[in-house]
Amino acid sequence: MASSRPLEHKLCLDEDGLVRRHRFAQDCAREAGKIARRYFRSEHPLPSLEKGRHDLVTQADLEIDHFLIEQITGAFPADGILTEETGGSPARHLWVIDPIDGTLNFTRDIAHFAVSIAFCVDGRTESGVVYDPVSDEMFTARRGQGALCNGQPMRIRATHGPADAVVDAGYSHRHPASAYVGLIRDLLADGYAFIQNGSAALGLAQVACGRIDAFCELSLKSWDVLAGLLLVEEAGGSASDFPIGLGQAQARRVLACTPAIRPALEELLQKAEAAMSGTD
Ligand code: LIP
Repeated sequence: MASSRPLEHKLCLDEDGLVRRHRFAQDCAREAGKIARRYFRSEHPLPSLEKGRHDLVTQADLEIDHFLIEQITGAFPADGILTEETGGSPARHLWVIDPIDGTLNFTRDIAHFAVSIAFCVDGRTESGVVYDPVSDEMFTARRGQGALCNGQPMRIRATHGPADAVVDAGYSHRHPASAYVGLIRDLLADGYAFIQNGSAALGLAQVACGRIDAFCELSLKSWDVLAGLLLVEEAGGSASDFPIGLGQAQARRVLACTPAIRPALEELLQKAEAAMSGTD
């Protein structure tokens, strides 16, 4: 007698399934980058909405979001999808997407933004793609297979200490200014160079390729960072955990850096987090 059990969706992904998704993510990111470039520095006004203070969503974000959801649904209909602009639900095979990471930069004609696409299996990122449409740099990583920039291997910078370390410390109005100001004060007091470039995905990619030595932020979402954290890990860096599960939309603190400065930066971030929770 035929089983009455519903046909189990084939949940175990083989290597071929991961390879196809990794290649597909790069093709989609490149096409999404063409959409972004069509809007970037256009002479026409860019329609946008404010989700929060200096937290915007533009017509370009929404068009790319729709494009990526449509492409993934067509190619891998059984996979789950979570995006910054549409949300999503938990799934064992899950795409986690930020259509434009660095939207504020994008709206101000600042060429520091990226398309970020991660593919996760059972809550662990297996494929990460961060594409910079302006520099045409495709940062990619498969878990356990290293990290590449435009197909060339990339490694973190061999930083030894604060005196030669540049830290991109992100900020948003989602967390109290006092905690962030305290973190910056401590970074500068300890001799780090500090920048705040406005895109977590690109900041993480720049750690992975050795242009800077650390990226940190007190509160970010999975779609901002999952792809970039894998880039850093696979490029030999040290990255904080970002477990995703039912609370994919939850925010967490993020640190990714060259291993030599991880303990010291971890201490500064824990101090800033304590200040943040103390101001609740
Ligand atoms: C941005 C992050 C950045 C953070 C901004 C914003 P978005 O993501 O990449 O690190 O400081 O507040 O969250 O909103 O441009 O996708």
